[in-house]
Amino acid sequence: MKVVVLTGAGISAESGLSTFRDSGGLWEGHDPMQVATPEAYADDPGLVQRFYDARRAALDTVEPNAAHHALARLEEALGDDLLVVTQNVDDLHERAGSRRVHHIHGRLRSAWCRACGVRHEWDGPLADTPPCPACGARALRPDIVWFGEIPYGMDLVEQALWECDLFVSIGTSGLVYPAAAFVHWARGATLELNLEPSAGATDFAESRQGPASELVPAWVDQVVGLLR
Ligand code: BV8
Repeated sequence: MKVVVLTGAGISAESGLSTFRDSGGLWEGHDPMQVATPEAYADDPGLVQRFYDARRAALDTVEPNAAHHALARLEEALGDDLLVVTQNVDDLHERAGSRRVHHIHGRLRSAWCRACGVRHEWDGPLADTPPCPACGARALRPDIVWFGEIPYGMDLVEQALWECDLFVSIGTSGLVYPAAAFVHWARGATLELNLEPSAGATDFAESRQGPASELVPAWVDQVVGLLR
């Protein structure tokens, strides 16, 4: 059984990472169009770098939760038949043990040199404009897909959705494209696991409401049970 799982900020909420739109979420603090756009970076690179430096540093203060661990367990059962496509820029899927994870909107723990194009695993700040380890230029930006930019690996995602038997969306509001359209690209059955019905809930064959830390382990037990 080929399964594609899409995750959003909701899967990391119970780990202590605030979601975008929920009350008190990230966006209230920072107007998304102010910080998550190439225009904002051109206008005030310091503001944008500090925004991502703070989120990168926060990764050391949180841990994967039961939902992340359940998906890692599912990968043990399904192997290459599972692909996790995440909108999240955190590293909690990988820290829970998932290997087959594709970040369509980039990763906080990666820096991208605008001079030589090389990407580097990165843990520290970028606001102090450190030199690129490859070319020495001080042109490192967060390796993040901003609004108006093209998401990473869309061919891979489209292919996986076309071949899947089951598409499951976890912890996403369904407001940001192209991720919000994946349910329409999925050829297989569709299931939504979310705290509340998302903007696209009616596009799914089934939509279950509740916290990811409860819904995801229960769903994984169901799938693993089917495989026996
Ligand atoms: C592009 C990185 C062309 C930055 C991000 C069509 C129509 C309208 C607009 C557009 C359109 N096509 C393109 C656009 C423009 C734009 C867009 O969608 N705008 C929106 C705002 C209207 N899209 C783009 O610009 C994209 N680029 O389209 O390029 C293209 C397209 C296709 C192919 C080739 C070229 C680029 C978008 C990427 C921007 N970067 N992130 C950063 O992180 O700082 S987007 C960012 O916001 C996240 O990555 C994520 O994608 C999104 C936030 O959404 P969610 O993750 O869903 O989080 P949210 O807070 O909204 O919801 C949380 C949900 O979880 C809620 O439903 C809640 O109920 C639930 N929840 C909460 N707690 C729990 C829970 N669920 C379970 N358990 C819990 N405990």
